[in-house]
Amino acid sequence: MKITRASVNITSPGRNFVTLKIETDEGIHGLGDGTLNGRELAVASCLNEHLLPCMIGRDPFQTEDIWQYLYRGGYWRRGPVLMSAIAAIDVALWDIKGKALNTPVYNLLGGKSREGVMVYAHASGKDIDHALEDVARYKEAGYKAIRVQSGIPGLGSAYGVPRGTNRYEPAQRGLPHEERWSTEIYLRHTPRLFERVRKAFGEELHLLHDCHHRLTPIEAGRLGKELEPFHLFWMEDPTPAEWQEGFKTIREHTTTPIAVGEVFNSIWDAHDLIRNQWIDYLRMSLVHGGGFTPLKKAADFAALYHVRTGFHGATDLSPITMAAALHFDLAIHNFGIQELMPHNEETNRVFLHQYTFKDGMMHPSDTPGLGVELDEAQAAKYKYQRAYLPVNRKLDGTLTDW
Ligand code: CS2
Ligand code: MG
Repeated sequence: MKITRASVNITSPGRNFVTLKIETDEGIHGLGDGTLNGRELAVASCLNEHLLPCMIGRDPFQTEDIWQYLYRGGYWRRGPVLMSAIAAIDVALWDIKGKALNTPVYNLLGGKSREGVMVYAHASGKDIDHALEDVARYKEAGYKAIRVQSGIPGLGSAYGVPRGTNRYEPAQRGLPHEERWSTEIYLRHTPRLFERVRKAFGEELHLLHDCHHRLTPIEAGRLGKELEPFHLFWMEDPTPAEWQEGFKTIREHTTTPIAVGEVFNSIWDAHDLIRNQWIDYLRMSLVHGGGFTPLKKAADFAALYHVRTGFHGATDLSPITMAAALHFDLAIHNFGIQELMPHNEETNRVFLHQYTFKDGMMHPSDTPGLGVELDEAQAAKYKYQRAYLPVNRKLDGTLTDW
């Protein structure tokens, strides 16, 4: 089999998505996601101008050699733009391989290790009372694990909490919106939020929280310690992770489990975190971490240190990445949990997917390959629109880490 054509589709059914389609001389095609929130066209250009011309004529079954060719052969390694572009190619090739062998991708990764994939939902509210109402809604819908974020008195808009009645979406069209932040107020507020959630819903529900990289290691240590009585499943992105050793300080102060990695794109971003056992869950996703080929190795390395996966799954990861993640989650032994932020109806009409949700668990489907197709006529209805994640400043105007 040979690759005959590779093309990039950019569509915006409510938010931007970059999709790669690789076609072969045997009529089988594969899809890969290359969406990088707020930097979408950089990945599209990397694919079109630099990587795709080298793919024509290659054997799509050679996923290992092609990945090494793109990673080692290009001299410049890593970085979210390049690794998302490489991921789009890698995932599309695994889709082709599954279709050609007439088997779901999870069988190429070791076969099923479990019957379903536990996912966590996002509950939020402008204050604690509204957040509790949202938790109740998700619990009623069958979720076994719920991330809880709430607006913070005195801070206006807050990360992860929709403004007004809009559905929460991490990026906004136009130029970046600015939010205000105060670590002091946040640290006072968050233990109260979880005290109320536990009181209202009991011990059984898994509770998660995302700090969005805004604390110093010692502040994160304090928060983790104060959250200990409420037994969180994890505290996510407590501090920026460029300095991996910062997590040592957090670990020395708390037993609250720690998840990190949605911004990582290489095992080298997490190498010290894992081998020193400073984290419990690795969130590096298939799209931003370079695809199935490196993530399988990263997961196996993490398994040696009792670190499990907890893949990023916000709406900026397309249904192709969601399907790919579910195949991966079903197969690998050290799976922990999968984030789920359901896409809007327009997106689900553009990306026709087969995955299912029941009682808080998901399944990727048994369709050969990934089980996702792109409806190109639907996709053509939604033109790209520039959009950004919000920028954060402290109350005095100083920019925060995120
Ligand atoms: C978040 C995301 O889902 C999460 O945990 O941190 O909302 C994240 O900010 C965006 O996906 C970034 O693109
Ligand atoms: Mg996050």
